[in-house]
Amino acid sequence: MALLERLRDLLGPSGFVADGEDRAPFERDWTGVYRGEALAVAMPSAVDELRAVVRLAAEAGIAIVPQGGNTGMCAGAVPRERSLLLSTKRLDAIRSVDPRDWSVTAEAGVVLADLQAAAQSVDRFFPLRLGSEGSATIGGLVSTNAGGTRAVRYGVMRDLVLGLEVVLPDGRLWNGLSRLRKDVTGYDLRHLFIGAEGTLGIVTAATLRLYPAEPAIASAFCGVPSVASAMEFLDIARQKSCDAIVTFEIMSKPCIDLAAAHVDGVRRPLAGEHRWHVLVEIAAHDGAARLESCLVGAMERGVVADAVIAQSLADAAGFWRIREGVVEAQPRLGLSIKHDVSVPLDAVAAFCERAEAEMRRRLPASIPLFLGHCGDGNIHANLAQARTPADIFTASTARLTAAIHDIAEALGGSISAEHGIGFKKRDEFLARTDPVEFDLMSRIKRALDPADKMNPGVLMPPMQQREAAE
Ligand code: FAD
Ligand code: 2HG
Ligand code: ZN
Repeated sequence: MALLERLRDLLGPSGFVADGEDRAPFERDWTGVYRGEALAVAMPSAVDELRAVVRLAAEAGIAIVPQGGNTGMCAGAVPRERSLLLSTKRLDAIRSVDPRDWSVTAEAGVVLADLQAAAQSVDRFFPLRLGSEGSATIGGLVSTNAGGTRAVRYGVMRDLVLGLEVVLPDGRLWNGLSRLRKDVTGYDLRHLFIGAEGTLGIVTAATLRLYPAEPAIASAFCGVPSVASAMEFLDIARQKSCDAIVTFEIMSKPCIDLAAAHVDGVRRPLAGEHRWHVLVEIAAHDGAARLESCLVGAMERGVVADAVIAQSLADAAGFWRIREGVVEAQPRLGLSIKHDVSVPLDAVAAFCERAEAEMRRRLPASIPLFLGHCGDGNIHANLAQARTPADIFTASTARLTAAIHDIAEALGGSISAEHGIGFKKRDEFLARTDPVEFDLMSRIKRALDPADKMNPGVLMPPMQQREAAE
């Protein structure tokens, strides 16, 4: 029996999509820029079903592209060359929430916002926060090692994973759902699958750390004269708050102008104009007092020019509306070039200065939009098309990106802080990675996925290309 018929029999009508129109939403990324064509979409509703899908595809020699919420920024979940798209949407059980163990075990397709709500229902807190939390799934977040807006305090997804369950490319199940905080028995395999972008297997469930519910949050929106001032403000705020900072986000002036012009309900929090802005939050019972002391210290040093402290949850929500609205509204300025760079904290200001100058020199009619998690050294150095003709903007993309990545590399940085490599950055990743490191990665890939059927072409070049290069 042909693969598609066997899959249809296995999964039934609610777990199998072959029709072109119904497949379409799975075949393009959320930006609409990257598209592909899948043989079909398989949506298993149980781990055993998923294992059977993987075995059937392996027998037929068909590649699998795993997909969770399809919110990824690097086109890692877009099908290529008629592969089978495996959606985890129906694998969405929260298996257990264990407040006494401060852990939760959830299947891959659970949406982050649902996991946060489950933790909250037992007076616990799951700290990963990002703009896509209403769609991004646990499997996708693990597989991209997502970061987001609270990583400055709680770390990234890797820091939150205690254990994983993974279906391997041959259909075997690795049950690594440990709840242990300490365990040094052998290689720590979970770390291979975190950030592997679906190239080594399919994550089916994860056990994650929980934290105490955050006490009152004190939020401020600040105008700062430069990125160097913002980074000095970070130092002051960490010291004066006894490291209670949970968010430290930066936005350049054009980001605020964009949100004010195009996002419903946005009001500018500050009266005057500032070149840079910081959204800072402190979680502590005496958060308001600590925040005030940080701001006083920063203003005395001249690194914060003006600030407004949220007086209500609605005020704080307004600050976040601006921060998240920038990402939502960027398409209003035409095409986008996006970068997700990280550099050491003492190089953030130099990176922003050089990257912005490079953008203005190459495409002066476009608008640099710099935002991100500067408390982690992670800057989204984006450029909006604006008045540059589309053909010139598109033709300049690769060279501009290479130049921005060169700047990051020269400062000891990375070309992907939190979004992954996917298909989008694969060749740049290959060109910039140390050959020994790349060789180790290739060996791991070959050991786990010898037939190159797990998300081939993502992160690593396809096997034939790797072999030809060796
Ligand atoms: P998908 O997009 O479906 O997949 C992402 C990758 O993981 C693909 O390579 C896919 O093959 C693989 N994958 C998915 N599920 C599995 C699985 N079960 N097993 C193995 N591989 C799998 N990211 C951040 O880090 N920080 C942010 O602040 C942030 N903000 C965002 C804001 C917006 C508005 C949007 C749209 C995106 C944002 N992202 C951010 C990017 C994105 O949400 C994350 O990369 C997220 O982790 C992707 O999860 P997903 O479920 O949508 O995965
Ligand atoms: C964020 O921090 C996301 O909001 C997306 O990582 C950033 O659009 C971007 O470049
Ligand atoms: Zn981000």
